[in-house]
This record gives sequence, C-alpha cells and structure tokens, in this order.
Amino acid sequence: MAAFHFALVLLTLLSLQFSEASRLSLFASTNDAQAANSTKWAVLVAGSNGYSNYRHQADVCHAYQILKRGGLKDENIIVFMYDDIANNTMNPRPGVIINSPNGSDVYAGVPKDYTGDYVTAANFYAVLLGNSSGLTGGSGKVVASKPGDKIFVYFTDHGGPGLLCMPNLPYIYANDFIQVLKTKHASGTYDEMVLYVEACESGSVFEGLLPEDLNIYVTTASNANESSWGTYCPGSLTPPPPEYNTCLGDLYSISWMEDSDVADLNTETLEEQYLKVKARTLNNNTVGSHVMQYGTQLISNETVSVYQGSGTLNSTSNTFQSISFMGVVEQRAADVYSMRKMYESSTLEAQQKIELLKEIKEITSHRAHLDSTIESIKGELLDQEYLKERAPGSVLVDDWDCLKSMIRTFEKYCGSLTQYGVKHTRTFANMCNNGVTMDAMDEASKGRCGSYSMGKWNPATVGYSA
Ligand SMILES: *[C@@H]1O[C@H](CO)[C@@H](O)[C@H](O)[C@H]1NC(C)=O
Ligand SMILES: *[C@@H]1O[C@H](CO)[C@@H](O)[C@H](O)[C@H]1NC(C)=O
Ligand SMILES: *[C@@H]1O[C@H](CO)[C@@H](O)[C@H](O)[C@H]1NC(C)=O
Ligand SMILES: *[C@@H]1O[C@H](CO)[C@@H](O)[C@H](O)[C@H]1NC(C)=O
Ligand SMILES: *[C@@H]1O[C@H](CO)[C@@H](O)[C@H](O)[C@H]1NC(C)=O
Ligand SMILES: *[C@@H]1O[C@H](CO)[C@@H](O)[C@H](O)[C@H]1NC(C)=O
Ligand SMILES: *[C@@H]1O[C@H](CO)[C@@H](O)[C@H](O)[C@H]1NC(C)=O
Ligand SMILES: CC(=O)N[C@H]1CO[C@H](CO)[C@@H](O)[C@@H]1O
Repeated sequence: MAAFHFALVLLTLLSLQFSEASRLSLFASTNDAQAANSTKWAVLVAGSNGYSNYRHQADVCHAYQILKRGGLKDENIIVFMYDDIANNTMNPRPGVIINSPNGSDVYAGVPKDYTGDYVTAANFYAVLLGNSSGLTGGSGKVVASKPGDKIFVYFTDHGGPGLLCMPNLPYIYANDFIQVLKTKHASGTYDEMVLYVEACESGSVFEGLLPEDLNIYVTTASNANESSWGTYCPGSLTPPPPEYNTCLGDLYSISWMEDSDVADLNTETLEEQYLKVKARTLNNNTVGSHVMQYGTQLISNETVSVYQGSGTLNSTSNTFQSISFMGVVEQRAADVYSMRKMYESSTLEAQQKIELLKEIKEITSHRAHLDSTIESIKGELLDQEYLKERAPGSVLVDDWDCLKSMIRTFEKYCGSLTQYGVKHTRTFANMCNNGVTMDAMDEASKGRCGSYSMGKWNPATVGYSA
C-alpha cells in the first residue's frame, strides 16, 4: 500500500515535469493499448439502385475511403451497394464514381460485399448480428465483433415515416431494425456503436423507439417529418461537371464526410461534428433539414477517430469551408429531376429520348395515382374530425404488424408504394392508430384500384415493401 502510494506520488511529481508533448504521448500510448484490443468495425449501406440515384452509392464509396484512410481494415468494413453505377452506360466516366464536383474517384478499392440482389434488409440484419447462417449470397463478411469493439454504421438512401428503403424488397422497418440493435446489445458483442443515417423522415426510425441504454448513438439527416436533400445536382447552385445529369451526393452525407476529410479526427468529437453537420444541413432553413441525435448521447463526447479512424485528406479540392449555401433537390424528386436533365441533354439519341420520356411519364403518373388514391382512402377511412394525431416525438405506431398489413393490402390492389410513395406511411400508421380494420382497407383499396393497371409496379412480381 505504502509502495503504491509512493509510486503514485512519484508519478504525479514526474508528470508535473512532463512537457505537453510527452504527456500527450503517454496518453496516446494508453489509448493505443486499449485500441489494440478494440477493433473498429463499419457497415456501409447504399439503399438504392439506378443511375438517377447515383448519389447514394457515391456517398457510400466516399465513406469507405474515409474509413480506409483512417486505418480500418477491409476485413472490418462491410459494404452494401447495388454496384450498377460505375459501369452504367449513362456514367460519363466509366469505372469512376465521384461524390463532389471536383472530387477524385471514390470507387477504387471499395469491397463488394453485398451487391445486386443481395442488398437486402435480411442480409443487413444478419451482418449486424454476426449471423453467418442468416446470410444469402455476398462475401459472407459479418460484424464478428467482440465486447470491446466499436461499430460505425452509415446508411444513405430514400426512406419514409418508420422505414428505410432498400433496392430489393421488403424495406427496413424501424421496429425490426431497433429489435436487431437490441439483440446485438443483449449479445454483449460491442462496446459502443455510432449510426449516421440519411433518408427522408429518418428521425422517425428512432424517435420514441431507440432506448438510451444500448450504448448506441445516432444522428439522422432529418427529423421525423421532413425530406432530406440531394446535392451537387445538375442545374443547381453547386452543380456537378456538365457531363453529369445526376446528383453526386446528399446534403447531410457530404457534410459529415467533407468534414471528416479535413478535420483532425483525433481531436474533433462526434458532438462537434454533429454541430457542423447540423449547421450545414439546415442550409437556409427552407431547403435543408434538421439533423437529429438519438440514443446514448454521452458517446458524442468521444472523438470521431474512435469510429472512423484518423487520416485527413491532403487536398485542396475540399469545399467544406468555402460553400455556405448548397444547391439542393428534394430526395424524392431527385430521380425524376435527373431523368429530365438526361432527357434535355444533347448526348442522347432520338430513340433513347423517346424511351426515357416514356419512363418519366410512367413514373410520374404512378406517383400521381399513389398520391390521389391514398388521399382518397384517407378521406374515406379516417374521419378527420375524430382523428387522433400522435404528439411530436412519440413513436409512429404501436402495432407494426398492422402497419405492414395495411401497406401490403394497399399494394395488392394499387401497386408498389416505391421509394416515392413511402412518404405516405404515416397515413397507414394513423389508420392503425385509429382502429381502421383491414377489411375496410381491403374494400377501399379494391374499390379504387380494382381496374388500375399496375404494370411494373405489381407486387406479385416485384414483391411487397412490407
Ligand atoms: C483483451 O481482451 C481480452 C478479452 O476480450 C482480455 O482477456 C484481455 O485481458 C484484454 N487485454 C488487454 C491488454 O486489455
Ligand atoms: C465493370 O467493368 C469492368 C471492366 O470491364 C469489369 O472488370 C468490372 O467487373 C465491371 N464491374 C461491374 C460491377 O460490372
Ligand atoms: C470546382 O473547381 C472549379 C474550378 O477550380 C471552381 O470554380 C468550383 O467552385 C469548384 N466547385 C466546388 C464545388 O468546389
Ligand atoms: C440467424 O439467422 C437465421 C435466419 O434468419 C435465424 O433463423 C437464426 O435464428 C439467426 N441466429 C441468430 C443467432 O441470430
Ligand atoms: C432558401 O433558398 C431557396 C432556394 O434558393 C429560396 O427559395 C428560399 O426563399 C430561401 N429561404 C430563405 C429563408 O432564405
Ligand atoms: C464522456 O462522458 C462520460 C460521462 O461524463 C465520461 O465517463 C467519459 O469518460 C467521457 N468520454 C470522453 C472521451 O471524454
Ligand atoms: C500535403 O500538402 C502540402 C501542401 O501542398 C505538402 O507540402 C505536403 O507534402 C503534403 N503532404 C502529404 C503527406 O502529401
Ligand atoms: C410540423 C411538425 O410536425 N413538426 C415536427 C417534426 O418532427 C419534430 C421531431 O422529430 C418535431 O419536434 C416537430 O414538431
């Protein structure tokens, strides 16, 4: 005991003599010892496909480059991306993907763990849980984490109240996702987890649902009831190079990544990054969204490097400081916006233009059909006078099976909701919250859509989104 005290006093005296630099290195070596026993894992998910959604896969590729440069190993970074962009016939730079107008290639080296048909909600859950037997296809990589490990999850795509989209159906429903996080926590196989999520209404996936004691800290691009935004879009204030007819990034996503590219991640905390990203994503408060925090907030006092590693980009192409107001396009409008730009571009041949215009018309007319049908069903089944609206901040729906059944019933007669129609899931949730029966929904949907030609949006062929 005495010897211990003596050592402590000696240590204290010695440390007083230390210069700032040597104190820091002593601190760093302690961290290194802990770090040596703690593996950093990352799961990166781009939830869309198609050239007009270029930006989501570009975001994910960029995130990979940050983590790779930060020192994470490929065996610990698991990437979900459809992988139909680099070789897309519309891509003006074959084999290359960029995430900002003057940016360099972010595609090189990205591991292709789960691509094409294997970008599914089921594989995402199995990867997070480290459940190899739950996988279908892909590289087989899973988050085989140990108790001291840190996990970073980044998701970018479309979404709607209570859900995140995927290029293959069904979508990721908030209750299932939160259950996966609870199961992961119960398995005791991580220390702390950080999630960055970009999607419309992404706050609704966590609001009232994510407990604060799972050691999971989340930021989302938007609150529970607003759009998120695509950026670096053709014809906008911050356009891509002229040969690109599609948006290159998403506002929240490029905000955290362009910060991680240049900031000293060994000193910047997650809270500091959140504040910077929040300010930039708000844009001018009209064409921007509210970045939100959920879960175990204390985690945000840790440095970004704990999750993303540290390795700053030595480049002058970064624009984080120089651009204060970004040109943006609403997430759900960005695909048709891009298609229109493609149509207007002179590079297309006449036949291609005809086909593209046909596609644009089909998409916009299906969207108009979804909007008007849902509005009409809502008018019939939800008596506005007695409608119980949930207080802001509360969970979207209690009976998630009811919500999923409502959606399937609607889709059976009226066609796929699609990444656009998921903006209406709050209406379906309100039907459950207000006791509308499935029979009533069946009748109402059949009545309005019985003669609707679903074409390529027939759930019997493409699957149900719930
Ligand atoms: C590393 O973790 C293992 C268990 O995962 C533990 O037994 C060991 O003591 C740890 N080593 C250090 C240096 O912390
Ligand atoms: C893209 O094209 C290159 C060169 O032809 C080929 O090696 C690569 O496998 C292709 N990638 C995809 C995803 O199709
Ligand atoms: C890209 O570079 C050009 C030429 O240097 C510059 O004018 C433009 O502002 C840059 N764009 C962005 C978004 O950094
Ligand atoms: C792994 O996934 C399969 C298929 O979904 C499931 O049956 C099994 O219970 C899962 N195992 C664990 C440990 O989660
Ligand atoms: C924000 O920018 C948009 C697009 O430029 C503009 O329409 C809107 O009026 C601006 N709002 C504010 C509050 O400046
Ligand atoms: C963050 O805050 C908690 C609680 O105040 C504290 O235990 C932890 O050491 C802090 N972490 C860092 C990296 O400052
Ligand atoms: C980073 O850029 C500076 C200024 O251009 C240069 O002097 C330095 O050598 C570069 N460092 C690395 C590691 O490339
Ligand atoms: C208009 C509206 O409903 N705004 C709400 C959007 O969501 C946030 C929280 O996610 C609420 O605080 C707002 O009141």
